Amino acid sequence: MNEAMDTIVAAATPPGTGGVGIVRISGPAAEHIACRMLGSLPEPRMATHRVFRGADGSELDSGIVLYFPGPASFTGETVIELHGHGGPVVISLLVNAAIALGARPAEPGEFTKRAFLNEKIDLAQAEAVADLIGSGTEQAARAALRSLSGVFSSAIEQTAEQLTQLRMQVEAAIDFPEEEIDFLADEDLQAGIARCAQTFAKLLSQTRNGRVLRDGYRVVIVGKPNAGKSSLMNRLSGEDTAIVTEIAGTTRDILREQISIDGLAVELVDTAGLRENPDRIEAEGMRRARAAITSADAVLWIQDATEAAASDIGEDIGAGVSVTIVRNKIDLTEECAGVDADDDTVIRLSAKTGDGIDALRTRLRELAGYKDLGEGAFTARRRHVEALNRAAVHFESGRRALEERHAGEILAEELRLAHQALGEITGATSSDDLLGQIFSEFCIGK
Ligand SMILES: Nc1nc2c(ncn2[C@@H]2O[C@H](COP(=O)(O)OP(=O)(O)O)[C@@H](O)[C@H]2O)c(=O)[nH]1
Ligand SMILES: [Mg+2]
Repeated sequence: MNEAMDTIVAAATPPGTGGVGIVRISGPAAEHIACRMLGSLPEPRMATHRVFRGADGSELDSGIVLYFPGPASFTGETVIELHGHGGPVVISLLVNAAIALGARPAEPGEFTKRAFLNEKIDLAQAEAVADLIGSGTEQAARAALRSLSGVFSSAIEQTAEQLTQLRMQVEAAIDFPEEEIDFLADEDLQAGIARCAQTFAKLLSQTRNGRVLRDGYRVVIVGKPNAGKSSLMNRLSGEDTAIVTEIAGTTRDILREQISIDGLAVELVDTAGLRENPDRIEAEGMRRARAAITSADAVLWIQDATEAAASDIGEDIGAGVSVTIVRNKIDLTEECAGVDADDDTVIRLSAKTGDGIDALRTRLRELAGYKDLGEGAFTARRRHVEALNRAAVHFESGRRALEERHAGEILAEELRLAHQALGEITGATSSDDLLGQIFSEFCIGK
């Protein structure tokens, strides 16, 4: 933890002008810097009015100073906050004065990273700081606040605790190999496994929900040129966002639109048509379309119902992404609007008349599996869902190994791996690479 020995400084308020601008200093030299800039240290945690001076003693600004001696601070280190006048020049004078006196500019997210390293908050809570700041809806903000206050983390910890109990049971049984152990007859063990399975299922659905709450549900519209992708986007959003013409290749860039389906935030992404022999601009549009597909929660594969059914669904669509085939332009054919009676992944509609659009909305809501959990909701990230999925897969294969092969050792090992995957969420078992990646997405000053 060498870097934590540095003292860091950054503006905590956004760039630009405002009534108040806050500069935050954290680290072992914070007190020294404050003495030089303020003449002396104020009382801890008392708002105190002071003149702010540069390294050469010249007056830069005046305002309120707050002094938080470590470890009782956000970062766990000694923190000084200077609340000056909110102009970009004043702020940079204050930041530069702190740098001249021994601080260095903070990296993105470094204050929050130190809070994590000093065990003030865990990783999921650190991420919730950024999610709260970046939340786009009131609902998402409330949910992020619950993650920040540890609701999500304690759900993870409870699950980890149950796993620990189970591991102890299994490992205790394995430790007596001279006895012929019948794991399946062990009722305590069976009950523990059943309880864990339930906990995993509940946590997974809450976490998926939290992910949709944070990011919205991303629906990417793809298909051949002129199938009616842009028309469908406009119909679903009720806006004329995308240009619609009968000329193939009209949409060349990615277009995004936020809509709400009964409280479910959906991000619609309209793409360039996928076809052979595109021109250069269109080829770039197709590259972007393929990239959008990889981050999709759901793909709508639009087909022109007046043409023969397209055979290939496209190799670009990854596993785990649900694909709905939309047969568009049924106003020109004899097909009935709505979900296919035999195959609920096929929906027939007309973007032009709006026939069948409600069936599509219902389908999207079902796919997202989104429930309004009200006060119980917390935000989560894709990373959390993935780690949790991995944990659940390990748990399941351990359980199967026990049932099918009476393999207690394999169960023990799978439980260990499940535990490890859970630990990645709160940061108990995270790598430096992962930490670097998470905190680099923060803004400077957070
Ligand atoms: N009759 C009819 N025409 C449609 C429908 N949807 C789109 N079109 C027409 O098909 C052409 C291509 O539509 P557009 O949305 O630009 O397709 P895109 O290339 O897939 O984005 C335009 O002339 C649209 O007016 C529909 O449901 N019925
Ligand atoms: Mg288009």
